[in-house]
Amino acid sequence: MTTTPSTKDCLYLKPPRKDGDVWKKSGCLIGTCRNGEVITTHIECPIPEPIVCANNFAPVKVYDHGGCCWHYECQCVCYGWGVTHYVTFDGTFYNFQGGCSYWLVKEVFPRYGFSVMITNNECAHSHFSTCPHSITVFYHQYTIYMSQINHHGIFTNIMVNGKTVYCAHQTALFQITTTGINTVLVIPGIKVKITFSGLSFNINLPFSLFGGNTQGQCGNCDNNRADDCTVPSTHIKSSCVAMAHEWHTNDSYCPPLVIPTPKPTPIHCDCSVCDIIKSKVFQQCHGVLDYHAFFTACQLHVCTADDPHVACLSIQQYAASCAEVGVCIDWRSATHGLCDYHCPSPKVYVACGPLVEHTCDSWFNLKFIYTSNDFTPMLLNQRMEGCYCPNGTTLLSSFSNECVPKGCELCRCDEDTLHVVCLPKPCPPPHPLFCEHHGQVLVTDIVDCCPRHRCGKSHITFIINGYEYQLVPGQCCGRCVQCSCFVTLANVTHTLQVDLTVFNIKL
Ligand SMILES: [Ca+2]
Repeated sequence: MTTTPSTKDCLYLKPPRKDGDVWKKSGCLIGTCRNGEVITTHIECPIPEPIVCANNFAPVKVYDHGGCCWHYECQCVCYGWGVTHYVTFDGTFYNFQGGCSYWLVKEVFPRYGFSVMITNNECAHSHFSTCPHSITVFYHQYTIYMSQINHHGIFTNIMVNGKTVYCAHQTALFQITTTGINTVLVIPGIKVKITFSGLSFNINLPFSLFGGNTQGQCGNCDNNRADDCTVPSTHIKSSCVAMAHEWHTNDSYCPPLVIPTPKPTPIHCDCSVCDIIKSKVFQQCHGVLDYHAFFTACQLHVCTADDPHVACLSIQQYAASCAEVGVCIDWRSATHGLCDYHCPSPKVYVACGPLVEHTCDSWFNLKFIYTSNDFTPMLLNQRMEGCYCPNGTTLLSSFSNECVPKGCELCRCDEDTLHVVCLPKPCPPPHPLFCEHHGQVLVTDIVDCCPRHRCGKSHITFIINGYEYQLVPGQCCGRCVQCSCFVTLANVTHTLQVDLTVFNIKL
């Protein structure tokens, strides 16, 4: 006679479990009662299938709703730069110029009330006939307009529903920040991030929400390049150049497309400036973002524009796309001055700065820098190039362009807004001082945050009637030395600085 071995239940649990019971514990753990003992294991997840993305971006890990299991997904990244170059979500590269408003992204089946429009117009100073003027994002009840103009030293123009806002700006649904070069919009609810820098844009959407449901100049993000050049009538064109024009918005005047005759590419073209894209300067980014489209565009640009400076646009766009995926590169310093960026005074260029600059307003700092919220994961550790206050100074407020010496501001709690408001420390007027000795001038220094006068050595030269007063060492008085030319024409004597001309006579 055989006997079945007796098993024990887990009757001591609340609720009690029988032998073999399986139940979900906290988080991603499951419990199993086995012969009176509780065995805890991780939820079993399917083995993630490796995928290859048509746009050459590395696939990203995406967790399911419970946050326990993950799978690979491609990223929908569409970008354009230097006016003519576009790369669709799935990586199709094309060149297009048009002076209208166009849909970059629209949903095929409206789900999230999200679309993106670009407006191009005539270029002020450029090799191109049209330049991007603005990006407009439509989301729910919001119209978010971003353009770049220099407005009293603040180099961005952001409007939300027709009203100007200053960065950083945040609502329950979105946040806009600017580094002075790049303006970044994030919408956590649909995991959207858009970067705009005047001559370039970058639109990043999650495949899980938008996969197979986008149309416009950025194409359908479905990991398949074959349908990228689809026009509004759903017909697929043989080239995206013909497709791009047909996405102009209904209410914009759009002249017929004139495809300019491309300039013949010079047989001998020195595009070596573009080599930086594939050099070790960008080595850290090569593994995460394919550079070939940027390198090709760079060569094309340099050879047709006959100006090496245009290379900077393609290099900048590659650097911006690298920054999007978390790799910030200090590349301008490696171009030997060719691509130097000049920030509006008093700001200075920083290659890898924060998206939000620290200000004297502690309420602002708390809200945008120190508080962790829905926006934080989308901008985690992201660094980008931008214009910032010089070392030793702090930006007075987000809506000023004033950098004050650290500690030179006076902050108080404003009774109307209940925000901390900071202003430069008030200073008494400096004592009057007269510098009467020869060779001395009034000099103003900043001491303890306030101006203080002193008499300093003159570096100013006096030029009168073509003679310059020069100091003579060891003597009280200097002497006058001729430093200009004189010419008498039509009974009038002219004084001319060296190398200047009058009446087309070179002197
Ligand atoms: Ca596609």
